Amino acid sequence: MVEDVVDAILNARYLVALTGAGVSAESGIPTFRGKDGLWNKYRPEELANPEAFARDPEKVWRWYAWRMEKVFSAEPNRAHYAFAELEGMGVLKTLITQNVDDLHERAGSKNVLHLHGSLRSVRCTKCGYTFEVNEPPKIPPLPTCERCSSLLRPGVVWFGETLPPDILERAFHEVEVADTIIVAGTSAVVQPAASLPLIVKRRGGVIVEINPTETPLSEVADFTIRGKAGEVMGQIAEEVKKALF
Ligand code: BJW
Ligand code: ZN
Repeated sequence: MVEDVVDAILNARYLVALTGAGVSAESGIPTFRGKDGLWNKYRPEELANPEAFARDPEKVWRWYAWRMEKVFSAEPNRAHYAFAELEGMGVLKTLITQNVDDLHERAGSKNVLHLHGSLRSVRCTKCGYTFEVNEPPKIPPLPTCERCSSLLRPGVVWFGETLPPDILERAFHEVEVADTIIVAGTSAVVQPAASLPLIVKRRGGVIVEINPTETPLSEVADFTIRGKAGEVMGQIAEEVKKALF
């Protein structure tokens, strides 16, 4: 199966990828859903939406500060490096990710589109002032804006919020021109990200899915590899390298 996927990748005219939380699982970052999912311990509707933040900002901020801590001290895994290598070889054009960690960039990926924002980014709820952080805020007290003293929030996209329009537009453009897409480590249930591979497919393109478990995308995928992204992508990057160099 890996050989067929390597052939599909080598034959692709324009290859893109869509990644999700499963790609960072082997770096010790819990996924959202599934048996080891974060949200088994924390109800998502309590934490990842604007209403929850308005109701109890301290509770939501504590969760994010804990996750920032985890992500900032994590290291990229073989999957992150494999995507960066494919880009470096000129094979992968763009990496679209739902992940709010920066492990793709730290592995060396350059052309990365973050659909759901970043845990490195913090934004003022009132004036919109946005800046990067290298460590989580210490809570309490709740973090406030240095410009207007209003409450700060994590620079991520919550349910019911729109995705950054410029990033979304670029992501749509990428899947419009792509003829092959690797979809790795996502449960493919959160919209609009989950629809992006279908746009490639609708135009006659190829979907390659890498995930240990079935997803709604599995039945339309042209190739499905049931395995961990680190192992599978590592093998794919090696084989592509051997074929090209
Ligand atoms: C491995 C592995 C290994 C494990 N290797 N794999 C009804 C119908 C359609 C849409 C909607 C609807 N009602 C509402 C909506 C819209 C809503 C939505 O999609 N809801 C659905 C859940 C029903 N979407 C939105 O609200 C979005 N905004 C929007 O659409 O605006 C317009 C609009 C608004 C309102 C109504 C209608 C339109 C915004 C979505 C924002 C998502 N935000 C989050 C939180 C980000 C901040 C944070 O991190 O806290 O983004 S939710 C969470 O899910 C996070 C993720 O990026 C996202 C996707 O999760 P992902 O990456 O797929 O992770 P998991 O955990 O789900 O899956 C992990 C996978 O890895 C599993 O499959 C494992 O098997 C696999 N795995 N180990 C490879 N080693
Ligand atoms: Zn402000």
